[in-house]
Amino acid sequence: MSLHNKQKIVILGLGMTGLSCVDYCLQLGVIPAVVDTRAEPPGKDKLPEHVPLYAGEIPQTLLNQADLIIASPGIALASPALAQAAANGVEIIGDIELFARAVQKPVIAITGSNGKSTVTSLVGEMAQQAGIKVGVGGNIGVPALSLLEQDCDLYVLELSSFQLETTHSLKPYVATVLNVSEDHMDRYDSFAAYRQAKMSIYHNATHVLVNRDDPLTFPETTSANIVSFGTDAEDDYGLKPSSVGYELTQGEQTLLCSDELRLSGLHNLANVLAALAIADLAGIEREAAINAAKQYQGLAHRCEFIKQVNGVRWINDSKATNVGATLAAIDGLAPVIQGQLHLIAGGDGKGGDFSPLAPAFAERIASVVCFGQDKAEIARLHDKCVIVDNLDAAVAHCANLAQAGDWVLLSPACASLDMYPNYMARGDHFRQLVEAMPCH
Ligand code: UMA
Ligand code: ADP
Repeated sequence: MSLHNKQKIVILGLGMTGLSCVDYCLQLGVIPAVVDTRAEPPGKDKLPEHVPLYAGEIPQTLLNQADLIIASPGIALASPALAQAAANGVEIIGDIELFARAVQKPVIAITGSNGKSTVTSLVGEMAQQAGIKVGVGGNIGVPALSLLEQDCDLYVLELSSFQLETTHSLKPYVATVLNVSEDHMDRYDSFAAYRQAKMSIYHNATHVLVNRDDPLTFPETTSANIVSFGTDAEDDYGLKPSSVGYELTQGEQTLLCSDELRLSGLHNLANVLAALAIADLAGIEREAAINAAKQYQGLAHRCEFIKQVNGVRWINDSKATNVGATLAAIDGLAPVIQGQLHLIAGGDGKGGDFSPLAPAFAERIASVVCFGQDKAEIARLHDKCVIVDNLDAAVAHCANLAQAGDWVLLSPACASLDMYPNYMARGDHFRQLVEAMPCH
């Protein structure tokens, strides 16, 4: 069903997604009403004057009487306003559903608890190297609807569990759940409900890519072609230990070696394998895909090397907003360090369980400096943890402690929203602090 101008359409949320939905409606000749719970929503200055905005309190009657609500991912379907509208029979969808109803070209859909942005951007680079007109977007920060304006031949979408909850019509040509570990427990009643939201990506997919290392990524039922990747050498896409680290393989064939990559850590080898598998399934020329993997430098704020100061290497992994990501960073980096690893962690734990970090703290980390809203919960895991007030103090503490040959890793295992607008602002602050450090 496409939108038409007699419908009463309400867009809930005026962030990046809401604004892209407004633009899309206006292109179709439909004037929506926009609602946001914030008195000064972020996109207000960009909203055309003739589009009505209800900011602050939610006008429930408007929602209850709408023909269609397009909800932003930051608003839970279970929120009272949406629950009441749904009980009144109002259809509620998200921007990805609108995209799915309109798109005419193949879509690669990527979700997972961690690694989504890395794999999404890498597959985008692979397609570009192969000369394909590709649109890369979704949760990675480019609203999917804005990609439709570019008339691409292939779309690569990073999808969050929130976006998948309001999507029903997507028929991905390739779909993958990269891994599933606890995240967003403040939005879900259970881990099973969070996982189920992710698994819906496989619905109506032609090819399904699963992670052999994580059985939670396997669909219960599917008629799709199933391909797997994993850090063993069993079948499909895998790793074989070699004198230089690992060979990345497909069956008996070696695709490339880990020392040809600029990314580090076992988790990133898994990400590259996933991207290579997706590229093959999507018909992206293999030579171009391998070249793109070799050139790929990784994204900012993901295990990003900032600077060496007085022999100490400082790493920004601000995008590690859950426990699984921090564990991957520790496991990936600890084996390559000559000296000791010091960790800075903390922020908003989103109601998650920090206890899986305890063994890594005991075995792989020299000291842990905790800051932010949930600092005490993390510090409780081990007596080598200390608590400080903020990131400035955490960096100063580590600068005092670390010796030449050591590494300091900011990998918070938490969202940044208790102290920063987003994880980028937190990572940028860390970078500034490190860059301002005196060398002696
Ligand atoms: N909000 C309100 N009132 C409203 C609407 C939103 O308080 O009426 C709050 C939300 O609770 C949230 C914030 O505003 O804290 C942003 O929500 P939003 O839905 O307006 O977000 P957008 O700016 O549209 O950005 C969204 C994604 N954000 C979320 O899902 C929270 C972005 O992913 C995504 O890049 C963008 O759409 C484009 O697709 C960010 C994210 O943090 C990176 N995603 C989560 C994650 O990766 O863990 C899922
Ligand atoms: P996402 O988009 O899913 O948040 P990113 O590629 O942005 O994923 O990486 C986020 C964080 O997760 C990084 O800080 C990185 O350390 C960690 N990470 C990346 N890939 C993986 C993986 N395959 N498994 C576990 N953790 C990962």
